[in-house]
Amino acid sequence: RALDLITAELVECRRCPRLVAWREDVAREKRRAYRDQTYWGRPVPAFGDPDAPLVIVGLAPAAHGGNRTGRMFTGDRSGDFLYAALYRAGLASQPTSTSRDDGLSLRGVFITAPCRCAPPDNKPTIAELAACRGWIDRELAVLHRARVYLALGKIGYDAVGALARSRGASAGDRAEAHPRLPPFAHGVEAAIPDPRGGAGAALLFGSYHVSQQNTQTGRLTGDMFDEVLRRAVSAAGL
Ligand code: DU
Ligand code: SF4
Repeated sequence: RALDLITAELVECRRCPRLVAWREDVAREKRRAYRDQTYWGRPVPAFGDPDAPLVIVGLAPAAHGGNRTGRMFTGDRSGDFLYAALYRAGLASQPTSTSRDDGLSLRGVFITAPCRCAPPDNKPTIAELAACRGWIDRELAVLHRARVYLALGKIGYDAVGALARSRGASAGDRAEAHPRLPPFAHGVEAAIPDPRGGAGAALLFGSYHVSQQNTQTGRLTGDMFDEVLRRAVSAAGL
């Protein structure tokens, strides 16, 4: 399958020297609580339903979350929050995601990110995001039913907006037919050219990121996230 081929190439990627060093240093040094585990320490594959109409776009793997377990949003507080919400919405087979072999499957939703290696301070550089963009671009191109995007945070939101603009422009003049992308805000909703390069339009929602920094301070509550997720799920016809 097309996605499996992309994933097989992705996990060998060593294009960003700073991130390769960081992901591997973290994997070697580990966090005390996980010292008996073998960290993934590589680019983290996308996860979910290849026939999904809804695509969730995060930022980058967490050092001791995705970079440890090898699955998006898995093994940390961000993932606890996200997968519990997906389960409430009927999109996940179980409310938790703890490891690559925990049996979890998603239905109707696919999760990916614009930066695939854990970055220091959870902050990829502009150059690293530019280097990584080809991976998400290729994934979206083979998600044949994708038409609604839910970005977690401004970086994912802008990344999807940029892909939509460039794909739309290459597919004709539809990019100009769309208004400028509204600035990122929690709950924002924007019509965009299809980031897959298709003829139709797509819909982009923005939510505050599910980071512990946001969820523990109450900046993002479960209710706030459920509300945006519900709108995205409904727009996706799920
Ligand atoms: O082995 P596979 O069917 O290609 O699935 C790979 C991976 O994706 C597996 O860990 C489950 C997940 N997945 C899913 O969550 N939802 C689907 O509809 C299909 C696969
Ligand atoms: Fe490759 Fe992306 Fe990782 Fe850079 S961040 S090394 S482009 S997978």
